[in-house]
Amino acid sequence: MKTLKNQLFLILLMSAMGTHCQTDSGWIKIDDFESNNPLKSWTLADPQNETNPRVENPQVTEVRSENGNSYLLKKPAADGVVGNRKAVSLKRLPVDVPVGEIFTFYVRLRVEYFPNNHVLGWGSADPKAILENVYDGFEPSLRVTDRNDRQLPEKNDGTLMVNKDPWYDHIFNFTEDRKAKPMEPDAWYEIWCVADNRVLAEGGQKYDVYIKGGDEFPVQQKVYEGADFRMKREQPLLYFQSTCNTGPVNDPYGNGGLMYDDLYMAEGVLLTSPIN
Ligand SMILES: [Ca+2]
Repeated sequence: MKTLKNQLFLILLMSAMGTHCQTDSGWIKIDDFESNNPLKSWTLADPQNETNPRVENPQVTEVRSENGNSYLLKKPAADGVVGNRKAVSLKRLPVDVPVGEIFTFYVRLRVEYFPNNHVLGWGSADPKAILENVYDGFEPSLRVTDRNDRQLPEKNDGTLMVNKDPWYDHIFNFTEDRKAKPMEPDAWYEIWCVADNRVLAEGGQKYDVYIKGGDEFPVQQKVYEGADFRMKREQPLLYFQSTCNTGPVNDPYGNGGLMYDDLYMAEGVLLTSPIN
């Protein structure tokens, strides 16, 4: 009888988990780009294509392999093509992040080269709204760029950024009590984004960021506390999304790519590595 109860419990548990695959460690895979047709589950769109002469579907979003590992390379257009202002890629998360919950998102990132301008993150909008609003589709987000922002006193230098009202802010090296350094091209960084999707009134709609990688961060450390969700919609987080931008035709800033691998999510605060 006890065995039957155990089996019933297991069946109920498996159906409650749906089709997603949760590892023993608690991590749920969003994508590691190792499947046969990894881009099949992604939506790619260029909703502000100002290339001139016109290039259709200018974004470069492709899976590449290196040393037996596949990853996503994303850039707004091929080298020399300018005017693709919003090269959007998005994928539905395997589980929703309900309002009131804290989840940890994990991603590995590597800069192909600077100059570039990339934003990635997680949001509550549906695909139609994401493509209409793009940047306003994000809630917790990360930004990689060395472009010049009028809103900031110093030119960006490629240091990882977070959304901090009313604009963005750079991560900080608390261990050495100084500004963090620009991301090193060709180094993989592991990044943990602890997203607090409780309502604002409960202190939520905020996120913390941890990083490990490059010469600067040989061990994991917290590099930002209390970054702001961009829109604070107080809605379930449903999508991973990213966008990048060549800059305007008359003042382009560069098509350097960003590489993505090992997108995972986990309930609560989880600071282990899902791939080790
Ligand atoms: Ca991979």
